[in-house]
Amino acid sequence: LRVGSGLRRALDRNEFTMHFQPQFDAETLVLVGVEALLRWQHPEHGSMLPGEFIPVAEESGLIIPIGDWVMRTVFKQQARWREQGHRHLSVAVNISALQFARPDFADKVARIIAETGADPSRIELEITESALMDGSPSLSRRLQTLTGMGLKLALDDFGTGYSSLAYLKRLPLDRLKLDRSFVRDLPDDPDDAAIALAAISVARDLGMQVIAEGVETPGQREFLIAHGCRWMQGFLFSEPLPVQAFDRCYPPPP
Ligand code: G
Ligand code: G
Ligand code: MN
Ligand code: NA
Repeated sequence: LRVGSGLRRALDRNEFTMHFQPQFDAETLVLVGVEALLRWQHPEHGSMLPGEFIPVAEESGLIIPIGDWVMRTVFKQQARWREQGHRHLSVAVNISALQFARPDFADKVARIIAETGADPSRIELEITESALMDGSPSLSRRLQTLTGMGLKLALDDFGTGYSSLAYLKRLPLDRLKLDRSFVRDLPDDPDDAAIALAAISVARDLGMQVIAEGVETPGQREFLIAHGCRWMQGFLFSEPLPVQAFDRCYPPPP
């Protein structure tokens, strides 16, 4: 698979698209947001998932221009949805640790917000636990620069790193995303159940919202609701959708 050489040309050839996975309040089934997920329409290999090419993009440095394209595309889409009447829809975008580590990251985000007319208060940057564990003393200040611009911050893949409560408490994070690896075997697996309950209680103690990823079964949904996690995304509700399909399924409220 010659992913590397193809990746270099993929931006010029318009081979990337964004899909959007709806997020719900699982009690009321109200749509609360979407997570933007990158897809590569490879000329020979067809639709490729980020797991297959993001690592290559990170090794080669291409993640920076690709990440810029993702932010521009997603922010533009947020502005469009807001104009169409999706006033409260929050739009989450995944940020690679390498993007976040660049000293000009916040300036770049500000520039793309200005260019696209996006509402920063409806944009959520998903940053992985590992990206926050670089030990940088300026981490808290860099996050505050972003929240100061009105952006929301989510801790992605929660439970896969080793953040301590004390460490998280110092950071201005709005939301915690419970990784789908801990949702998969709910409610029967006692270890996953313990981790899910711990995550929900950490979020509550720190005043963060919690959202579960990868919810596929009614049993998982019921367990999570019963223990105080109402927000969810996953195949039980909807797979990630191209914009046209999203717009057909979820027209703006009257
Ligand atoms: O869509 P899929 O389940 O294959 O996504 C796998 C992972 O790839 C997600 O958990 C997400 O963190 C990452 N990912 C998806 N879209 C993007 C993106 O636009 N940028 C970055 N850096 N990562 C993404
Ligand atoms: O940021 P993150 O790596 O968690 O991205 C979510 C990924 O999980 C997306 O690539 C999406 O396609 C995938 N996904 C979304 N819902 C489900 C689900 O219910 N089950 C599984 N197995 N994967 C899912
Ligand atoms: Mn994510
Ligand atoms: Na995740």
